[in-house]
Amino acid sequence: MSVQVFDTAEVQDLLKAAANLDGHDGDTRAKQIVGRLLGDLFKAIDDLDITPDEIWAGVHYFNKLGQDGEAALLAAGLGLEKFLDIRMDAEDKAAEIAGGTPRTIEGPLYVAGAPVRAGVSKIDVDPDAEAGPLVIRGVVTGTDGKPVANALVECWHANSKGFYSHFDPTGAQSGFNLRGAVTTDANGRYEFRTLMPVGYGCPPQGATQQLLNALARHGNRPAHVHFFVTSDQHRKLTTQINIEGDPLIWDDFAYATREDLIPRVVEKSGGAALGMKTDAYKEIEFDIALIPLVQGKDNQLVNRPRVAVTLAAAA
Ligand code: MBD
Ligand code: FE
Repeated sequence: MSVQVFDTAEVQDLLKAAANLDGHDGDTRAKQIVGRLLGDLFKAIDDLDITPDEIWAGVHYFNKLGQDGEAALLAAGLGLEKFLDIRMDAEDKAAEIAGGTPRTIEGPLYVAGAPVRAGVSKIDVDPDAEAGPLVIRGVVTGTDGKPVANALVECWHANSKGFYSHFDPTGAQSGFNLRGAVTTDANGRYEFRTLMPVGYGCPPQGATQQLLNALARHGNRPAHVHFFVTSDQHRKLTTQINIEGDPLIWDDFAYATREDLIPRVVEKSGGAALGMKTDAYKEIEFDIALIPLVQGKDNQLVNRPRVAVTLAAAA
């Protein structure tokens, strides 16, 4: 019983009015984007004969999504964040910018303001009986292979329950637990002493998991560690490593896994001397290569709203 009204003058006039396309005021870019997205929605309603009931279910869904604070989580789960990475990679290819550690998505769980230390930081603040000790270390270079001194390496990851501090539904973690930042030494070296993370799962009652359920998709990520790497002379790198052996490595609900981002996990001893909780520990060596600034600037810097916490508030 499908009808097609999209191409009628009435609907085209309605679209123009709704996005104020004929008005002189307003944000030109906002009008362009709203006009296009609204038009694409109207067209999809015609083409798929989307019913009023389905539309109102969707409108209500947006309310729940916002109430749950999960819009950025859904963006990751629907591959929107990955799509932005694919586009930035393609921009680089078109500009013949190559090399460097691959980017992968930031995700919604970064918190700015973690303590910055020189060279080495122990970032496990809270005890976690289930999590074994882990050292992540490496050298930051440019794509020329030369070490980058004084780069800022930030990292954040989950605990043995797959929960991140600041977003932990159990409230169990202190402010910057499993979050830290170090500046590289003269040889470009950085090191984090921490605990082995476990993969994240979407809140089971949240809006994101609700939609994934309808699609018969899970909402889980393999165990991973996030990084931001910043330096004066290079573009900011946003990336992650996965923990080798996690069964979900190639089944990440957020599509962040990349071939070069699965470093080896090596068994080591001598952890006691490093302040690790047992002498036996695991080590991941993850060297990071940064792409130089492009004509003096970071041509792909992504700005997005991010949580920022002060040290005192996090304590
Ligand atoms: C995460 O830890 C994450 O990295 C992403 C992308 C989405 C949800 C939780
Ligand atoms: Fe994460």
